[in-house]
Amino acid sequence: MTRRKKILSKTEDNLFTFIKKRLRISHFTVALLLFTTILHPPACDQTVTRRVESGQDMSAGQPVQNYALIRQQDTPDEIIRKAARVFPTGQQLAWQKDEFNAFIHFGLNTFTDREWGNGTEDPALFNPSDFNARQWVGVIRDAGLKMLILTAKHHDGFCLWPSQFTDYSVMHISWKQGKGDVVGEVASACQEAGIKFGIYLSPWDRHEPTYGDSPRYNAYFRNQLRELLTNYGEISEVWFDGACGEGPNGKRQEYDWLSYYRVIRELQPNAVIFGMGPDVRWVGTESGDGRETEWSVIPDVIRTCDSIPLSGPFPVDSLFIPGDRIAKDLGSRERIMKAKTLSWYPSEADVSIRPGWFYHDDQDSLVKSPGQLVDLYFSSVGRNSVLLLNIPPDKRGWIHEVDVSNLLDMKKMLDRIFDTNLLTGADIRASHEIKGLEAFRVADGDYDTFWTADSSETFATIDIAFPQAASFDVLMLQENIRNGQRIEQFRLEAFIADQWQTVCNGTTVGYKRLLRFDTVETDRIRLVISQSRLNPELAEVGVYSSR
Ligand code: FUL
Repeated sequence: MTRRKKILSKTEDNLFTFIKKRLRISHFTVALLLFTTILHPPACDQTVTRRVESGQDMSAGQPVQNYALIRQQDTPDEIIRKAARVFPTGQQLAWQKDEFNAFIHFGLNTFTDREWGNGTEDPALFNPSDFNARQWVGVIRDAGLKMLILTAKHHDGFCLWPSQFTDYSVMHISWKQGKGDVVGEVASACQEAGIKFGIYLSPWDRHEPTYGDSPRYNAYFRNQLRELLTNYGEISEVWFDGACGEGPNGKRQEYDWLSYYRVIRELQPNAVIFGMGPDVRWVGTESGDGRETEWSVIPDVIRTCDSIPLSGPFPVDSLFIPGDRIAKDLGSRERIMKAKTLSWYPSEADVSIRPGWFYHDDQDSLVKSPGQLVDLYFSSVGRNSVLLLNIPPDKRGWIHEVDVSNLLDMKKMLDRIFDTNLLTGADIRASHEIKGLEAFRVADGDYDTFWTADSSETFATIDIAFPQAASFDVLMLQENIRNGQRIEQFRLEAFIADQWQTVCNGTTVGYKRLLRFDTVETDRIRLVISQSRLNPELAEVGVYSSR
């Protein structure tokens, strides 16, 4: 304990001495510097601008930022326009484009057959017989997933890496003679296979004695974050949940979230922070279902302020309000009319391939089938969320054969559906077209090009004529979210038996919207965008046959 305490304060002390020596300045000046630049959120005012990287920025001349402040004097129309001009950051956009990621729950619970350990479990129980990180990553890659997020530490506090700050880790057990490092092996396997890597570090810690002694535990947590974010290469997502089962007489820990964000921003500026962090929102269910109406722009994620703190690429971190946002309606017009601030805060849907988050052998027969996994893709990615599918390895340290087989079959099914966009080669015309942003671009297979109407048009149609009759049962729409999320209502019509018939309809689109319906056979279809917060911008449209 005492040793740990020393190392802990040493790490924070070192920063002080390092800056002092490097800049040859006094202790007082360092303190002032740290206070004004890092520790103290700067006061307000400024506009952070970020140019849209490609495509034509239809809001040219407008500030490009992932938040907006609503003023008392703003009219309803102005508020709607502001909402339509809240954009993702580069990190949020890159994360969204990955669509489908893997969660790995592995730890002491794998061996004790529990879901939540209580922190008193004998660490020697962690003893995979044939740990194989490459097998995990190979399956994840072959199934088409883009990132692996590992439970480096779950609520029991046991660390899957040799942390310097606790004895409750892989370093103090007989597995691999105390030289094992699950985080290290998984990180390397991901790098080898071109899979992104993320970490889950549970804030709630049932083992660590400093938990509940707020400043000491916050320092412990920051030190662990530093280890993970320094020693394992690029980290693309840091996952913070809000779970805590302490109960009425339990320990009360005040998390210093902002200080955690600062460590992440400093060491891994490209990572997104999930959940109790400002970049990615928990969808609100653990079933993998997104909302039919899923807005990425939602109210009051950040505190109100006269204007926004200046400096640095993460100006709103200090204003972020941690919390779960799980209401059915998060971003409708009605909601945003009452808002003081608006933020780009997109949703992630987490769900397990098995009933539990950890592996239990009596659940081998309960693994979701390929068809159920495809359904999950439609109800999450197809509803403007990123899907985070948990695949828990077994006691050997392998992803179980049933899970592997179902994942690979899911991939085959998804490939079969989305292999051929029937819009390729069709004649595509919109009610409004601008040179350089024509309607044919929605079927060029390139998310970076888009179609839009004139900026005053919030109603538009796209007419598609196929060279010969086509049969399909899936519609895919993608907004050009670089320039915001705008569409509020759309429908697809098909010309059948000499009249236009509605095939399907929906509300929001966002990064991706997928709809399934009974097979339609026709040579003409029409997409009607009947309501939009600003001129709609579509990057891609597709129709597919799942049969
Ligand atoms: C929750 C945890 O309590 C569960 O054990 C699991 O890790 C899930 C993904 O997040 O908050």
